[in-house]
Amino acid sequence: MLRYNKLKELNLCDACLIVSSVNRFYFSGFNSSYGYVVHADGKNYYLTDFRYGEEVRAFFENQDVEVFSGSPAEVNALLQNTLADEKISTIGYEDNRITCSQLSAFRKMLPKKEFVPIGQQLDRLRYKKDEYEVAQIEAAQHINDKAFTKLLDFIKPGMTEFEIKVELEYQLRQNGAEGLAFDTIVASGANTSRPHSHVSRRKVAPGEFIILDFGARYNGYCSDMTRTIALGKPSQQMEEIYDSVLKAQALALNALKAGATAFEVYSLAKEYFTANGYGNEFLHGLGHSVGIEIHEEPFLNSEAQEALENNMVLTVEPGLYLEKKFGVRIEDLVVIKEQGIKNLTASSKDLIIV
Ligand SMILES: [Mn+2]
Repeated sequence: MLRYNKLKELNLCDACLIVSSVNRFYFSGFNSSYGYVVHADGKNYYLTDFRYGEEVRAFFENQDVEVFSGSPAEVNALLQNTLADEKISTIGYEDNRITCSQLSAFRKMLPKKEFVPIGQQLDRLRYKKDEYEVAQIEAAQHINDKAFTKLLDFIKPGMTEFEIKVELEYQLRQNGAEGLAFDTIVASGANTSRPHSHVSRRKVAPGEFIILDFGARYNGYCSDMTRTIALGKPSQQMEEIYDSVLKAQALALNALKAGATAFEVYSLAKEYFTANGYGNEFLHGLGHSVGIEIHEEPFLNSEAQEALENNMVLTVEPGLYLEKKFGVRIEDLVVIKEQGIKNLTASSKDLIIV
């Protein structure tokens, strides 16, 4: 998907120099580990090294993009030549994504140009997803749902968290994931009270919760979901906490729509927990946007004053964590619509007992 026109429409500088892999992919649709996406004086460029030569030429064939592949020294020389044009006096760059040493190298390379930070404006372009992007995220979420269903038959007492993680990731791959959206979380027993517990060789046992938080990558886009399941019969307190998290999520999901502010929706969940005596056990934000990156802005948290817009894709993931006892998190992935949401997550949220 070619989006160079968005750089043109931004109209912030005479040239835009895109260095980060996520934004190069967003604006050009071509994934590579090295290169530059440049929009300068009305022209579009993709510069990369010789490893991608054949593929990049085929990708942009008959497109309005000038392609160059060569050694890094050749690429940098071409970049310098292109941007040295006297019609260019300001160059926009990703101040929130490049390193200080990269910026000083660019300044040395082009001493007469003014470098203008435009990172925030570039990220803002990615807040609202287009139809193509929503379709890729939805496909990535379908992979999650299928892998989760398969995994439920696999889990048995005595297995380690690590074994469960390996099987879950295998199922994600088997069902079409080109990669993982992030490092899979599998937490069991007392480990579930740590929201981002590190996977361990702990063996799962009856009467425990298991938290599974995972995501697939599909055509460059991420998905994200969490389910908390019980192995054998849960205690009454476990059921109560599970029910409370589910109710908080339902409140938030019902309030989500274009025009609602992120803070309002976060507060509904937070206030519900507080009213039930668990305000301090809700240890993180309510959710985040998902796209090319697993965590994108805007977020649903106590600081987010953003008004939500049509076609934003967000997670809704309340959780309660009782230190040294257990925790519960339930996470769905949704698309914001004018009148509500489309929930992309199909897996049941009734407490599943395996
Ligand atoms: Mn998440």
